[in-house]
Amino acid sequence: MEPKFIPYSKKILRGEELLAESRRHYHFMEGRRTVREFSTEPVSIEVIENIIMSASTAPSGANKQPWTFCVVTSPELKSQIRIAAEKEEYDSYNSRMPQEWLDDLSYLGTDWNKPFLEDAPALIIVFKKSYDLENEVKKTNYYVTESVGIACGFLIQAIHQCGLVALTHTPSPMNFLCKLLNRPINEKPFLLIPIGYPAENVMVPNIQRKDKNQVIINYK
Ligand code: IYR
Repeated sequence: MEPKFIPYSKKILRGEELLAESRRHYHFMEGRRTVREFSTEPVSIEVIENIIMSASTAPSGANKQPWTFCVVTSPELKSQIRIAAEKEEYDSYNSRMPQEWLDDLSYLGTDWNKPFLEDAPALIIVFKKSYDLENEVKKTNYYVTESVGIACGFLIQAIHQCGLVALTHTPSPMNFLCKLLNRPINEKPFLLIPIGYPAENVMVPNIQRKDKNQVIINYK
């Protein structure tokens, strides 16, 4: 296909204005926390769809956008997902996860109980597509894990920007989601993200983020 180009422009910042904006954004993002207890207060589907469409602006290999975002608000389906996820999580916590893993998680206070799967007004289940299926013909996608990971980053950022909260949840294994959501063969579950308002007086673990010297190496 012939490359086709269109003009692109965006607001450019420099100097003090740029510095102030970079600081403002960093402090805003520094305030984001993963929340594990949700209020049952609903969030409108339009808000959720705008957030997902923000995620879907993410860059992807050959712009294939190899993702599907399933939004579950049905109480019956949320309950079925909770039952299936807790079954896997029970086995994980009780026999599958090695002691080192359990020790690494102990500060979070998590266990196999996942009430947020019913409390949160919506569950966003992200699927990755290693290939597309067009009339039963396989069309390859590229850098699928990277692309879907970036889209999930955009999703979490958009949720935070809207003043809502989320949890990046990975019940393991996640195959039960393909069946429950009746997804086609080319879609594999990637992340399950409950979204909503935080429960009243919610607490979060007192974690520390690595500082600049631990995450940045400057080559001048
Ligand atoms: N998926 C499990 C366990 C879990 C694993 C990691 I790595 C975490 O950072 C948090 C939890 C659960 O959701 O409880």
